[in-house]
Order: sequence, then C-alpha cells, then structure tokens
Amino acid sequence: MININDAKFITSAAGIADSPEFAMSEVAFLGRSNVGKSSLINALTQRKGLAKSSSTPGKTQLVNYFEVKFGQKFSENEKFDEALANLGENFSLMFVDLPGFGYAKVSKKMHYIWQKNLDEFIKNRPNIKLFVHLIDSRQFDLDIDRNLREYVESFLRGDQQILRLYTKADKLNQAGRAKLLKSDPGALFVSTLKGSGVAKARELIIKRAFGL
Ligand SMILES: Nc1nc2c(ncn2[C@@H]2O[C@H](COP(=O)(O)OP(=O)(O)OP(=O)(O)O)[C@@H](O)[C@H]2O)c(=O)[nH]1
Ligand SMILES: [Mg+2]
Repeated sequence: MININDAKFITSAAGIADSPEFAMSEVAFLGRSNVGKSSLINALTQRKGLAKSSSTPGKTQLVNYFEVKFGQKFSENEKFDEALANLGENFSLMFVDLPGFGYAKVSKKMHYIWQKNLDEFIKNRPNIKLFVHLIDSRQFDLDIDRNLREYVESFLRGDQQILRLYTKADKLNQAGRAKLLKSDPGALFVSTLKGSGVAKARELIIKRAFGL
C-alpha cells in the first residue's frame, strides 16, 4: 500500500527560464484546459486544495511544483510488487501542474506567450520523466489531443514516458465507455469525483516515473 507522507506546494514559475532545479524526477500533467489536471493532482496526493481547480477554464496559469513524499510498507496479506519494492520505503516525486492547452480567453498576445512558454517547458525540462496526458473521456477524439500526443511523441527522450488517462469517468455512460474502449482498448479511466481509478493511476505514475 502506497501512502502519501507529505505533499506540499514548492513554487510557481512562468516557464523554464525561471524554474529552479530540483534533485528529483518530475511528472508533468498535460491536457486541455478544464480536463481535470489540478483536480487529479489533489486526488493523487489526497490533499483537497493543494492545486487550485476551478470550473472556469484557464485556472492554472503558471507552472506549479508540488513535492510529494510517498511511503510504503509491505504487509503479508498484500500481493508483493517487486517493482515497487525496489523503490524502498520512502521516495519522492515532483508533480508539475501546468496551464491547459487550448484556452484562448486571454488576449492573443498573452495566449501566444503562454503557449510558447509551455511548449519550451515540456520540450526542454530535463527532469521530466513522465508526461501524464489527461483526456476528457466524453470527448476522447479531439484534434487537440491527437496533436498534443503526436507532438510530445516527436521529442520524447529515451528516459521519458507518456501515460494517458481518461478523466471525468463518472460522467461517461455505458455507450460512451464502450466506444472509447473500442478506440483505445487499454484505456485507463479516472474520476476524482468518485475516486475511481486514482489508486491505480498513482501506482502507474510512480512506476513509470521511476522507469520501472
Ligand atoms: N464530474 C467530474 N468533474 C471533474 C472531475 N475532475 C475535475 N472535474 C471538474 O472539472 C473542472 C476543471 O477541473 P480542474 O482540475 O481545474 O482542470 P484543469 O485541467 O486543471 O484546468 P486548467 O487549470 O484550466 O487547465 C472543475 O470544475 C472540476 O471540479 C471528475 O473526475 N469528475
Ligand atoms: Mg489546473
């Protein structure tokens, strides 16, 4: 069982130029504005107001760093997970909450600067080991997500991975779920409202961020 021993806000930055270096692997949360990035960070860290979320798109406007300290103990009635055991009892990751893509309700100039910063950041930040790409499960087939995926794949380094998660699963009906599974048979669903899929997502994020 993985516990969250601590999760705290470290700092905000406008982009890569004013981002400090941390001696820690980083997990960057990417996706359209309003898809649920900040809410998922709160669910993963079990801290309700840690990352600011809002029903108004464009809530997160800076790069926000959250240090997350995990702990784990292995009990006899739990299936032993060798990969996780390799990490030892304590380990940390930096979660990076990012502004959403595709939100244009700011001035054209602001929007341009903002997307350029974001672009530079995800391309060049050395410690990012995992991109968590969140996709709204009700609109899983949008060009913006396809473009984002292809784009990240185009510069992905050998020590980096992408994990796709489909959000707001509580709003998805059976037909919608079936349709999505047909297009992506291994789709992973999360709902921060219901808490479903969060533990599984946390485990996968940890494993992939550490290259396990
Ligand atoms: N029903 C439902 N709503 C959710 C879920 N996750 C997030 N939301 C809602 O979606 C809205 C946007 O959530 P945020 O976490 O702020 O989204 P974001 O991707 O960080 O948005 P930006 O910061 O604007 O890029 C909020 O109103 C959340 O309450 C979910 O699993 N189910
Ligand atoms: Mg946000």
